[in-house]
Amino acid sequence: MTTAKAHANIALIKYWGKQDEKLFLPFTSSLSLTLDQLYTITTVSRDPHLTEDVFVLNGIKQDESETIKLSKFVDFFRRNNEHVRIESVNSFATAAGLASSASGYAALAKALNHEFEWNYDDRHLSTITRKGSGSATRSLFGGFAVWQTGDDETSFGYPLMVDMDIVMVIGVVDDTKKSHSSRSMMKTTVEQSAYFKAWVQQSEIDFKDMMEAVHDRDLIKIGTIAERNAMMMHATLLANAVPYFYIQPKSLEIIQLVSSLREQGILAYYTMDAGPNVKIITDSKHQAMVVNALLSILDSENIIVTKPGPKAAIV
Ligand code: 2P0
Repeated sequence: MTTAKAHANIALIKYWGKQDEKLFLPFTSSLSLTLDQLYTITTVSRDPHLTEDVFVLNGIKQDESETIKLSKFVDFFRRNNEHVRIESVNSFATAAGLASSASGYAALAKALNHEFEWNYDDRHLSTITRKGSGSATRSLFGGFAVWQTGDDETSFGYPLMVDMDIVMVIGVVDDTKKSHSSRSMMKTTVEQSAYFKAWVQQSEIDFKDMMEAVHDRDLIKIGTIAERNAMMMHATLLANAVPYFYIQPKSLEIIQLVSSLREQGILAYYTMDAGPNVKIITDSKHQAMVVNALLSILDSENIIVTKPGPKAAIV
């Protein structure tokens, strides 16, 4: 039996679109921050009496379709057709744009690697983790992490090893499970969006600029690029055959609040993922002011303050 813990990550340069659906190869490289407060703890146990895999999430046994998804991933590690029991607990709401698939697959990969005694290093493990969920590639690593484009062997994740004072304040607008998964919307966007090509071109430039900004520990530049990159991702969705909004009225209220904070000299930038929640990038000096301002829109239980989190590990 092995237990592993992995933290969710929020992308500052987004992964949005696969050029190979089967191998989970992204069109563009992405860059994220792993977060301390959001994590998944997963225990994998082998049991010779099991006739099929069992998946229990937050204490609830999952149905066949959810279990099959994980079984396909377990196949990358399984030896001798042995079945496993997977028990996962998230520290936060599942599938609500808080990157539960990232921490979930990273914790599972870490646990399976150990349980089946493969002992792959993190870089190689990330190429397998990628095939569970793309963003999970980055959750194997702590702090700032990159998942680069490439082929099956070279599209891996790695940490940037940059320490800096950065805080993410998450405004939870809605924590119910989303109706349109990022996986399906991403695919639709690749196929339909008139803006997809422009997204790929600009995102490559943003990625290079963001790498520089992180190495320079330049939070203003990090925030400025992150905002633009996130909104460009959402713009691709608006240019689908049937436009799709993850942005809700409350998300927009928070976005406007962030702009007004900045006008008052408070360091604050926003990013959004495949959901209505807004993540505000700030530092420890300004974090209390950001939270205070956000309380005019959200209740305190819907505000999560996070800092850079550690790499995935066996616990
Ligand atoms: C990201 N997202 O970079 C982007 C930004 C959502 C918006 O990675 O199909 O769940 O499992 O590879 O990783 C969410 O997509 O998609 C995601 P799959 P995933 O964080």
